[in-house]
Amino acid sequence: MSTDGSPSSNQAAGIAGSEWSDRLFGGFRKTSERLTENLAGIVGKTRLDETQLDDLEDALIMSDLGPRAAARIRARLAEERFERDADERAIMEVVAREIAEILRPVAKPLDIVAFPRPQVILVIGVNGSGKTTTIAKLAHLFQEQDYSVMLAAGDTFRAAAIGQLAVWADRLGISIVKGPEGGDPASVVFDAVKAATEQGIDALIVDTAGRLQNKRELMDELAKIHRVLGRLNPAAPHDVVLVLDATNGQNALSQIEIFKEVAGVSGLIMTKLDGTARGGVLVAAAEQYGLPIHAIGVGEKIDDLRPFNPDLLARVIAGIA
Ligand SMILES: Nc1nc2c(ncn2[C@@H]2O[C@H](COP(=O)(O)OP(=O)(O)O)[C@@H](O)[C@H]2O)c(=O)[nH]1
Ligand SMILES: [Mg+2]
Repeated sequence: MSTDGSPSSNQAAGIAGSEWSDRLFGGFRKTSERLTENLAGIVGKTRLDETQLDDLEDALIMSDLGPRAAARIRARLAEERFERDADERAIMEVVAREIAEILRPVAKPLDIVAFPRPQVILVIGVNGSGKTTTIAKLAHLFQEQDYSVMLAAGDTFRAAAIGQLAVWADRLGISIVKGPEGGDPASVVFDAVKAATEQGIDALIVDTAGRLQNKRELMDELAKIHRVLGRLNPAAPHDVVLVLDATNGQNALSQIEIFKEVAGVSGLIMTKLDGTARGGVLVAAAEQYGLPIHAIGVGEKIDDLRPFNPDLLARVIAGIA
C-alpha cells in the first residue's frame, strides 16, 4: 500500500487499504505544500546556498515542526551534495529521511504486557482533544487482538462524557464502570480496577476529565486516582497516555509540558491528523520530548486509529509518500 520500501515499513502491516494514508496525505498536504513552496530555482545546484537553507528552515518552522527539528533538518541539508539535476523531490527525500530519524525512536505501540492483569491505561488530555473517541478506538484495537477490555468513566465532570463512553462500550460489547455525574473519579477507578481484576480483564482503559483551567484541581484529581490505583496494584497505572489534538499546533506542546508536570506521561497519541495543516507538530513533539508515540488518529470512526509508522509519516509530511 505504500511506496515506502524501507525496512521498518513492516510496522504498517495490518493497515487495510490505502484510504487512511490518502486521508493522512490530504491532512498533510498543506504542510508539504508550504515546505516545497520555496524550492523553485533550486534545480541544477549541487549544494543549497544559505538563502535557500534559510527559506527551508523557515518553512519547516512555519509548518509546526519546531525550531529544533528545523535546525536539524537544515544542518542535514547543508551537508548534502546533490546531483547536478537535483530537484524538489531529491531535496524532500533528504528532508523525509531526517524526519524519519527523528520519529523512529519514539514509535512504540501500546502493548498489553502487564502481569498480573489488568493493564491499567490512564488516558489524559484537555477536553475536546479526542480522549473518549481514542479510548473507544484503542478498546476496538485490543479486541481485535483478542484481549478483553473494560472501560472506566473517570470523567465524571459532565454527564454527557459518561454517556458518550457508555455508548461506545455498548457498541463494542464491553463492560463499563461508571459513577454518578459529579462523583469521585477515584472511586469509579477503584471499582473498575476491582471488577477488572476479579474478571481477569486484560486491559482497563480509564477516561478522565481534562479541566486544564484549574490546574490545581486537575492535579489533585489525577494524584488521587494514582493513589487509589497504587493501593490496589502498585504497578498501576501501567500507562499514562496523553491525547493531543494536532490542530492545536504549538499549543499541543505546552499541553505536554503541563500534563508531564501534573500527571506524568508515559506516551502520546496524536489525534485529528486527518484534517490539519499543523501535523508537523508531531515531529516537534518527538524531537523535543522523546516520549513514545503509540498511535495516531486519522478520523472519527472506530477504526481510525493507526499505528505510528515513522517512515511512512515522514514521507507523507515531506509530500513524497
Ligand atoms: N477528524 C477527527 N476528529 C476526531 C479525531 N479524534 C476525535 N475526534 C473528534 O473530536 C471531538 C472530540 O472528541 P472526544 O473524544 O469527545 O474528546 P474528549 O473531550 O477529549 O473526550 C469529537 O467530535 C470526535 O469525533 C480524529 O482523529 N480525527
Ligand atoms: Mg471525553
